[in-house]
Amino acid sequence: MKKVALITGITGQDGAYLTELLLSKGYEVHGIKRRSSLFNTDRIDHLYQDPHETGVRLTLHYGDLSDSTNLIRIIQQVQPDEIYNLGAMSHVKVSFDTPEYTANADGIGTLRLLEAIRILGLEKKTKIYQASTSELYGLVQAVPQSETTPFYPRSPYAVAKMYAYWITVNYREAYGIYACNGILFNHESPLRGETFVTRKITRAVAKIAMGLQDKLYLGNLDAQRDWGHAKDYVEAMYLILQQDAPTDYVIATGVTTRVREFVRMAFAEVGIVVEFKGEGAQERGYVVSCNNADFQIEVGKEVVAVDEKYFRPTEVDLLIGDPTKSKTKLGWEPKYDLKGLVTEMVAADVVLFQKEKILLDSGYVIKNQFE
Ligand code: NDP
Ligand code: GDR
Repeated sequence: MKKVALITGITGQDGAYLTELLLSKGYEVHGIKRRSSLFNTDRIDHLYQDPHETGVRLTLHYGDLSDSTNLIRIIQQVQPDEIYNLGAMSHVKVSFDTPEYTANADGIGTLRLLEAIRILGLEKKTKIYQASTSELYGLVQAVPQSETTPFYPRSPYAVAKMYAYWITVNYREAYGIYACNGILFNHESPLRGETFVTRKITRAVAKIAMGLQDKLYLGNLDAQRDWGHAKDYVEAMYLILQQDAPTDYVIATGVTTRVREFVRMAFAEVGIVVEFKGEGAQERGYVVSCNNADFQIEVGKEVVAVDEKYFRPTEVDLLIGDPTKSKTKLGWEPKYDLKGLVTEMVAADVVLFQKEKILLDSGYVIKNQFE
């Protein structure tokens, strides 16, 4: 029997990779997309199937995690075997500007889905995956962080996700729903949103190397993150819903790296060696050498600067996950290491901006001033 999955957040980074994975496994996939004034399905357009054809296995529904009647109706219509709740206002820094909206979508949104399962009497049929996060650990209590490490959230985003974490556990215990939290550490890819630090860096490296951008402004260069590849992490989401009994899992690589080091690695991909000088808000990154004939950049040029506007009111300094449980119980193992991830991301952005440069050189586009 063909399984049916419903994905909230299908237009996001993880939604796109998960859709690909589930379609490859023969699933019928339904996704919830928000109405926006511009097309927002870029990441899944290659998976689009004309609904007029027969045998269509990917269907999109308009909806929003803030609208419970809409969620109930979609779930009633789709009758999913599995729900993957990936929809969220997912930017930690932005959550300080939009805390109430974040609580509504990321916290209460999860409750709305769980209640929909209950209202529709689907407790025994529908399994649900909740996109929990390493941001729950926040202020460091112990490292590496595992399923038993206490939480200490440090942003409106993390506090909202903390509510979602516990309401998922509560509905599992109270109503016997197969409901699980995947506590995923940072995961990236060429599909990563442009304002998360890794993608901001790889885009800037490509543009600086091509003379399309002067400098990269960043916030806290000392933060340490356990970065993996989104492709590996959506495999874990799927596995979490295929077990005999529901429980929660940490998904991480177990390796942590500073933002500054990620910058160095990304520039190294285009043959540019960068060295940092100065401290705190005065820290700058300079070109030490460039051995790539395709990219002309002067030695000594300042290519990285700190801008305090990217600092967060409360920061998460150190994340390093302990994936022992997921390795032993799920048999999950990441295929990518950080070097492979950086290589893929920079290469993709170089291709992207080579196209933009051709247009720019021929006068068809102007430089984007709003990045
Ligand atoms: P993205 O920001 O790329 O995608 C978020 C998705 O949620 C988008 O499809 C977005 O739609 C949708 N969305 C936002 N608000 C709403 C809403 N009110 N109702 C319905 N949908 C909404 O995130 P990722 O793919 O990176 O992450 C997926 C999930 O995993 C998120 O919940 C995130 O918080 C969580 N997470 C991510 C980690 C990571 O490192 N990537 C680590 C741990 C957890 P639109 O395209 O219209 O904006
Ligand atoms: P994070 O990811 O907050 O960990 O949340 P992000 O890439 O935004 O920040 C990582 C670290 O880099 C520092 N940083 C900067 N961050 C951004 N965005 N822009 C900058 O210019 C910059 N300079 C330094 C940050 O301060 C931070 O320490 C991501 C999201 O995907 C969440 O949804 C998810 O839950 C967590 O990962 C796990």
